[in-house]
Amino acid sequence: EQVDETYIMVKPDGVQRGLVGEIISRFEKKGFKLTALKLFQCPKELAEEHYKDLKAKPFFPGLIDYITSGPVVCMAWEGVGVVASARKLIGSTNPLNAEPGTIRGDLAVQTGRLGPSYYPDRNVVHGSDSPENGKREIGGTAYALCLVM
Ligand code: YYY
Ligand code: MG
Repeated sequence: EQVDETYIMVKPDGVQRGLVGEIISRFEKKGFKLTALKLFQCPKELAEEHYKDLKAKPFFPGLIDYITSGPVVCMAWEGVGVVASARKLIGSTNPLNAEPGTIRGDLAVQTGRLGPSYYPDRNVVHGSDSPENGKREIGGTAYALCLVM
């Protein structure tokens, strides 16, 4: 079995709502290993790099505003199958579709809306979607943060 690493980020709404401990606890209880953790105000350029695959989406500007709107908690978690397992613990992208028992299913309601005041899903947490993106995202964050280490 392959030991992977995933990038988990409590988004600004999760930090503001006081959900950091709850979210960390779920990954700890599952049995994954926390290998890095930082409270971080994400600069716009890094947010754009992090979400570069979504650049063409209508919600992209709102997503960047949201992610940079307050501090996030950046974490690296390690374990067998951690990337796929973390996605299951997090639940569906749209909190309205996320199953009870998942982080988004239990802790989030708000969902994006089309129109002039389009805003992205406020879904409290990010998890990498592949081991490759896990490496890329952890690398990007570590690089951005090495100044304050
Ligand atoms: O990986 P995950 O966060 O579940 O979804 P992505 O498809 O990577 O989208 C990233 C981010 O963008 C999502 O967490 C909320 C926002 N978003 C949105 O507001 N509306 C969508 N239809 C899709 C994504
Ligand atoms: Mg994603």
